[in-house]
Amino acid sequence: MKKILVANRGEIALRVMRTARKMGIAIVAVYSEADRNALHVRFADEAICLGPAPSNQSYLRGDKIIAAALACGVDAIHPGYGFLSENAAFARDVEAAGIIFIGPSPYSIEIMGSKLAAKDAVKHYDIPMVPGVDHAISDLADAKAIAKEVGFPILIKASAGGGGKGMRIVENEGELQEQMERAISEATSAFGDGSVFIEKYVTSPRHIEIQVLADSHGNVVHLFERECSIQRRHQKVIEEAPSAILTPAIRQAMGEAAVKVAKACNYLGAGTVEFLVDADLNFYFLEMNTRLQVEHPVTEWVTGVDLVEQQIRVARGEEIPFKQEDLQITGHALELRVYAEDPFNNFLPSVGNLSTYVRPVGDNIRLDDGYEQGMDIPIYYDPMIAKLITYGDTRQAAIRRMIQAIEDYHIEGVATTLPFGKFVCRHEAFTSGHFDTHFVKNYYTPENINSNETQEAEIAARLALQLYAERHRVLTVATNYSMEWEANR
Ligand code: MV4
Repeated sequence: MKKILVANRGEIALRVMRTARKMGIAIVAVYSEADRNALHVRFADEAICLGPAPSNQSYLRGDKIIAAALACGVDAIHPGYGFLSENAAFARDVEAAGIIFIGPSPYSIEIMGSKLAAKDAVKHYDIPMVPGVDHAISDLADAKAIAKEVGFPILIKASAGGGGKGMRIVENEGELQEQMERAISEATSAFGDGSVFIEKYVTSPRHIEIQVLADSHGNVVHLFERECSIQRRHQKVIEEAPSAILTPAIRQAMGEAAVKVAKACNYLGAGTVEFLVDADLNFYFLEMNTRLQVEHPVTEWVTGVDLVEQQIRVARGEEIPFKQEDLQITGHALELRVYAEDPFNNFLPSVGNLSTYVRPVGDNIRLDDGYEQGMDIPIYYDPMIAKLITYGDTRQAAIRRMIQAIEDYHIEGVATTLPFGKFVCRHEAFTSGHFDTHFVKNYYTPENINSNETQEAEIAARLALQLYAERHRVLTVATNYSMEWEANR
């Protein structure tokens, strides 16, 4: 593999390119008209313009990307995350053009893209799943019977959904008909597939995922977990590795289950198996993401494995160079997603010009970003500016490093979620590790973001006042014994 095309933009395009360069592989960038001056274009050896800014005229144009790949004579295409990364038809077209798709087979992508097909694929592998059904439900009487069996509340999910799209909570039988009808009609219009199924609703779960890696020689390993419970409307905010709640035994059981899921769909490359974990630490398989995930750096830091390098190696047909027993977790890593969104104004996108952009630097900080001072954040794409990743020997040290890094990160021109990240890192529920997927909904209000700081400012002011009063008293007493009282004022 001498040359690869990176079919993405922003931080992930750069992150993939850095590893490719390290491995001595030439790099082709693709870009939209909005990204002419983007860093990923400047970093690459060659760059090809795909078309106008909107994704459906640029980064989603598989045909143009394959044409660019053929024109440049690349050996492989890395899709990053988002865009075409989980598009089975694209992966198939890439292979049909004689180019390696750096990712799993179209077959694996397709199976895991359908939640029902995924359940079906893993059903003989003894994987714990949430009580419910593994087939599409369209009949109200069936739905009622299942709901009675598993008990309310239940969750209706779209088979073609994922990442929380097309889910409906049903609290009681009275709501069932209406919610079923809505779920089916939503799934039909959003995904062109009205299949829905029913699961028991796990009310306060944690969202924990396992990183897996598979090669073409039959080896599948897992690289432990990432805790992703801190999210807002299915948008992850902070991820960490390891999770504060897993025991070595549960970690091992989840890892083994994830490896079985990967084997069940004949997986190749890096993938992520999502689980729900309930308050009693029971875990349930939810779905598999067949791509490199946004939050992969926390796994890289605690395991020392470059996941993009391994993706490229297994795509070249190499064997994974380590065994499960060679892997271990060292220290703790946290990732904060920094979005151009205003946490004081309902997280409204805040696009514009990065008039000030000063990065935090120092030990135990990794910043994966795609912008520089003076650049515009385009309105056309995901508003994520950067991923701020910190490391420590302990969870507490990683959190402390994160707070310091947030304070050293200066962004002006657009509102960002940095203050929100600091709020989370200082919150007792987060620092204690006692949180679930409802953390943001339960604790966050715009006023609360500042309340920590307001409280601290108040404490500082009180302390100063007290110190002043004490010193004043000492000095006042001293004046009884000294003639130099004037000097002490
Ligand atoms: C669930 C669940 C509770 N019970 N399934 C969300 C993302 C998608 N991968 C599946 N998700 C969930 N599935 C059952 N049976 C909770 C989630 C979930 C969630 C649900 C509502 C609001 C926020 C959430 C965050 C993470 C996971």
